Amino acid sequence: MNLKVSDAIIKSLEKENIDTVFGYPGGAVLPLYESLRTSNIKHILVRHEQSAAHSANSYGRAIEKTGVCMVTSGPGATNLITGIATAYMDSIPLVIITGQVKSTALGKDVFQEADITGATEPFTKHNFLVKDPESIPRIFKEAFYIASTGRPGPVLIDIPVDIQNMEIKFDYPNQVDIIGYKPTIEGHMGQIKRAITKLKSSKKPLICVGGGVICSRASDELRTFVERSKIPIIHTLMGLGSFPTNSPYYVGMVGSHGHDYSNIIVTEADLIMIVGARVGDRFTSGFEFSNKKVDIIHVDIDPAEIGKNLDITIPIVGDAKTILRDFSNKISQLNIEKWMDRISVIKKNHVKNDDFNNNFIDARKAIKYVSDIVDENTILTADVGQNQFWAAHSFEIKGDRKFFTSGGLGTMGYSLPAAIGAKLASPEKKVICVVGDGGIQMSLSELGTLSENNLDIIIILFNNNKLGMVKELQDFHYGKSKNFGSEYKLNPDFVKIAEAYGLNGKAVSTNNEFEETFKIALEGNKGFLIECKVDPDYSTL
Ligand SMILES: Cc1ncc(C[n+]2csc(CCOP(=O)(O)OP(=O)(O)O)c2C)c(N)n1
Repeated sequence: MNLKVSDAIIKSLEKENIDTVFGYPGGAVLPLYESLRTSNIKHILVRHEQSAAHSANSYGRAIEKTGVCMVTSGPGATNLITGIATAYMDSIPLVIITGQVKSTALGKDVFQEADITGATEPFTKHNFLVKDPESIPRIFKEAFYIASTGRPGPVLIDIPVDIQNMEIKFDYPNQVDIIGYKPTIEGHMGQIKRAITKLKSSKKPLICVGGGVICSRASDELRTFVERSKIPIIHTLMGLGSFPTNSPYYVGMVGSHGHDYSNIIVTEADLIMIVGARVGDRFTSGFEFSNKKVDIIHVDIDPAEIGKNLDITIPIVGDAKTILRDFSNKISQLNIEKWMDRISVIKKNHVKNDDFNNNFIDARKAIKYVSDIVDENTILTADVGQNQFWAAHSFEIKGDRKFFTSGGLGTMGYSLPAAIGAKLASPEKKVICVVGDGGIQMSLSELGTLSENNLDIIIILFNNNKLGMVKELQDFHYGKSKNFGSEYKLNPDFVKIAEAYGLNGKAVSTNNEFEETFKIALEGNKGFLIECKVDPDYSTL
């Protein structure tokens, strides 16, 4: 079948079962937009390209597929960069389509030319600059395959506008065969047996899971493994959502912003089995092993992550789902009652009772309230800063709840477009967006996208008129009087802004008021922004 390349691109998306793309048009993608117009694929017009990447990121996370976004060349493409890097750091599969200037003009610095494949090379899993129109079906097949297999990540396809207008013979491949790209799925059986032996002789074992468990859809396998072995479990920020927080084997979050007790417990373990976590600095800076001999088993699909930041006793490369299944088949209940008792004692003695200033909303209490009353399939998106950790510490994972945040890059402005992507992916679910006054102003215009698409997302804005997390670091390192560049002397009236976009909004300053307002927002069928006054002097440090 002969097709125009722009039609062939849409056909390729259809072949990959893509039903929604997030985008922002311009001259270099117009042929593609014209083909999209007459297709059944839904286009969500965002207000800034970065948001297209964030929305596609969470759309994919919500329905466990690869998200797609498309933008024009030059500034459209460069505006995407932070969104691409955000997805890359969190191993989120994305296919990004960028229009490019005419192939005959490449390299001549013509209007709106930017070398986007060059610019994104360090933080795309792979990228393509299309030179041969006939390669379109193969490139799309490969792009979706690369994005979603092995360690997932973003793949960018840059397509010159003249190529979009050419005609090709369209034949979508059924299979891919990429030389040098064969992710290891099955774990090495010898290593798994060694690990099982170590686990069986351990007196104080701990499982530590990261976002890789979610990426590989291994939550059920993880649960089975924990139920069989009875080993307690800690997680990284990205691992939140992989395991129910109300399980008796759940300990807490580890790392620099984790629970104090988790960071103590991890140092007392004699064996840690890390699954699908890259052991970044926010993990390791939360505690010190104090020269103690601890055995570490590290399961990860990306061999480059194993041994990067910690000395590993037993490395196992492969897919978390497959490997956890293998472990479950070989493990039986460990005799670790004493260790479980010790964990309970540590937990009891190290619960942090923050002194919240009563003149403000207690943000953790507010999120706890939300967590207690929302359905078990709610999705919560959290931004970056203090609000992120209030949310991570107080939102319980039970049932099919999901928690999306930017863990690796720590991108402010993520949670609002992410909530939009999640809600469009799963309209039947409640979606809550948690954000600070700094973060919301990085993607405030997406209130337009939210309202235009009638999305009844509830935005919980914790407003301290400060870049709270930066301010608390300045307080800690330089003293309270040394805050510089972290205060907004002028913040807008956020409720009025929400109303201007046709949403509901209310400012609240006590927890009672918050609870009443949240209940109203929950019952409504319209986007609702709740602005919560929080203590500008709050510190987690
Ligand atoms: C795009 C981006 N720029 C800068 C930072 C550095 N940073 C981390 S937390 C933070 C403050 C966030 O303030 P706000 O959104 O108001 O949230 P709060 O900490 O007050 O909850 C900043 C500036 C970042 N993470 N992302």
